[in-house]
Order: sequence, then C-alpha cells, then structure tokens
Amino acid sequence: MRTKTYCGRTLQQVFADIEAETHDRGWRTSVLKIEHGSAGGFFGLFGRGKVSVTVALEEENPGEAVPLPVAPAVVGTAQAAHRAAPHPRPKTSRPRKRACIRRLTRVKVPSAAGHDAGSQPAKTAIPAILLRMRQQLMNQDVEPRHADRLVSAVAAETGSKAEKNPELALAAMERHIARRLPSSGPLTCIPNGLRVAVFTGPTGVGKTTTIAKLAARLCFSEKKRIALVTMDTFRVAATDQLRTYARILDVSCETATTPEELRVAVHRHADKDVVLVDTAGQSPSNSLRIAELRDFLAPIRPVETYLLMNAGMRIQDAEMCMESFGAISPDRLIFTKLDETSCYGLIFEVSQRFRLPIAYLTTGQNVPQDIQTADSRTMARLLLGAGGESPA
Ligand SMILES: Nc1nc2c(ncn2[C@@H]2O[C@H](COP(=O)(O)OP(=O)(O)OP(=O)(O)O)[C@@H](O)[C@H]2O)c(=O)[nH]1
Ligand SMILES: [Mg+2]
Repeated sequence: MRTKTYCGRTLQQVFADIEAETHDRGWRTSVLKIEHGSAGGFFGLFGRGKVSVTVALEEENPGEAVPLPVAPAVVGTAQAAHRAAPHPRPKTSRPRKRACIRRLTRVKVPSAAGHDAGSQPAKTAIPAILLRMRQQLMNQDVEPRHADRLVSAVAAETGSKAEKNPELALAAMERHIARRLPSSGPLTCIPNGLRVAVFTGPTGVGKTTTIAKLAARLCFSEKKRIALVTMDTFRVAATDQLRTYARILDVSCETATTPEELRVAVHRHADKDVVLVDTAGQSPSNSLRIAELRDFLAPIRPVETYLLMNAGMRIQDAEMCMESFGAISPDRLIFTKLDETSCYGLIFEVSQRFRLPIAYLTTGQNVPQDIQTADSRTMARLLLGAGGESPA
C-alpha cells in the first residue's frame, strides 16, 4: 500500500482527480485524511482555499480503511478496560485468534464467592477458557446474565472440545455474540425512488457529523444524488454547520422550521436518491420535545429513522434514551464515539434489550473517514478483544 495526497480548490474536484487517476488502473482507494489547506481546519470548515485529500492506494483487498479499536482483554475491572484504546489494523484470522486467546488467558476469573454465584453456570462444568470469556464480557460491561447465557450456549455446542481447542471455542463465542447483535447494513437507495433518512438522538452525540460522513460517502463513493435538510434551528449556528458541509460537497441544504416546510423541502428533492435530515439534539428526559419532533416528522413519513447513541454512555442513560426516543419509532441504531471508549458492552446490552439493528459505528471526528458500516462479527470481536494485538 502507498499513500498519495491530491490537492484542489473543492473536494468534488479533488475526488474527480483521484477517480481519473485510479479508476482505470484498478486501484482501490481509501481516504485517510481531508484537510483544508489555507486555514488549517478539517474538511474545509474554515472558508475557501485549498482542499487536500490523502488516500491509501491499494491494488488488491486492502482490509479495513479505518480499523475499529480493540477491546483489550483486561486483567481486572471495567474501569481498567477504559484505559488505553489501541487502534491496530485487523490481522488475518489465525494470528488474530491466537493473539486473542493469549490475551484471554491473562484474564483473571474471580472466585465464585461473592461474584454472582447465583446466576453463574456451575463452574465445574465450564471449561476455563469459557470462564475467561465470561469474565472478559463482564469486564466489557455485558450483564452477567447475558454473559452466562452466551457461555452456556457455547459450552453446549462445543462440549469438552472447548478446553483442548480454544480457537474453536472463540469462533463459537464470536458466532453466538454476533447472532445477538443484528446489523442492518448501510443506508441503501430505493430503486427509482427517494430514500429519506432522519437522524435523531441526544445533544452532541454526533448527528450532524455523521450526516456529513454519510453524505460524502453517498456522493463520492456511491455517486448518489443527495440533498440535506436541517430542522435544527434550535441552536445558534446549527444550520451553518450542515450548510458548510453541503457547500463543500456541493449539494443542496434546506432549512425547515415547520412540518409543512419540511414536507415541501423533501418534496423539492423528489428527484434525488437520498435526502438526509438533521434534527436538533433532544435531552432524553424531555419527552415533550421528543413528542414535538415526532409530530414534526409526521408529514414526511415513511422515513428511515436513525437513533444515535454515544457508545460510552451508561446503560441506565441508554435505557432512558431508548424509552424516550421510542416515541419516534427509530428503525436503526448508530453508535458514535467508539474511539472515546474501550468498553463496548453498551452496544450488546442495547441490542439485547431493544432489538433494533445497528447500522453504523463512528470512530472519530474526521469527515468522512471515521465511520464504518456495523458488522455483527466485528462487533462480537470488539467485545472479546479479538480485533488485534493489545498493547503491552
Ligand atoms: N471522538 C469523536 N467525536 C465525534 C464523533 N462524531 C462526532 N464527534 C464530535 O462530537 C461533537 C458533536 O458533534 P455534532 O455532529 O455536532 O453532534 P450533534 O449530535 O449534531 O449535536 P447537536 O446538534 O448539538 O445535538 C463534535 O465535536 C464532533 O466532531 C466520533 O465518532 N468520535
Ligand atoms: Mg447537530
């Protein structure tokens, strides 16, 4: 793999140059960095000037462009798990599994006394490797009863083979976790129709940034015709934020202050493939404002509604969030700011309790690169610390 930086006046022009140079040669490109030259801000946020895009050029199957962080298999508590979030590249399957098992063997399993002995499966019947996986999951803030269920399912499937063949046990555990972590796949277009996607969630969770990431993906990688609409007139300069992204991407951006304006704005873009709708952040404790948001959206239904949640939030807050935002019937979840935590149990717990599929995971502030389509197996590996080698 090598990297190259392309410069131009607009992002669109730079992407056109990249495409012209790489397409016929069969190179695959992944965007590593976008910078606005003159003002030094990212993604051209600060005025006009030069845009530079650094891409990785690869001739064949390069793996993930932006690797997810790895949940360290932790010797100790969930608090300890919050320290040090490594971001290594994924390894091929065999070495990755071996590295994970090495880390799992360092996980300390406390004695049964005083440690959920009531709900824990009989220790004598459970191979040590599975007990370590159980502890790893609990260190990741997976509830003991859910960790127990997983261990029982894997123990029943692998029997006595688990102890002799930890790789088999790990693969089975990954499979069982993945089965309980449904992913929806990415936002897709409707053939000959308009997809309207609405992004909701608590304040500051990353709605507008995620829209910018998806908009850039849709425009440049998928060549879709898109428009942006913001209903966020609540916060000073909130519309400017989305307008700036729209200007860089060279797409329309409308502001809607009433349900009727929203209907008209969406209707105006009936010829597009996708309209992405940004909403004002709502406090989960303010059910009145969430009900207002539901009424605001009524004229444009059916839409695909995404609920964004910070992956690092407490499970109690996530529950309140799911209950309040349940009023707008979200279809899919997006977990944001995975780069700010090394504890991913919330993703599993929310998925278990509310049974909504996960669409995306976001992993940083960089637009457009810090987003990944959620994949059940990858999320399972995060929980098991099986994504790569953890730091010494
Ligand atoms: N570390 C990290 N920061 C992020 C991520 N996504 C967004 N942010 C940052 O979070 C902050 C808030 O992002 P916004 O996109 O404005 O959040 P929002 O949900 O639209 O906020 P409101 O509209 O005020 O409710 C910004 O500083 C973003 O750069 C992420 O995945 N990781
Ligand atoms: Mg916003």
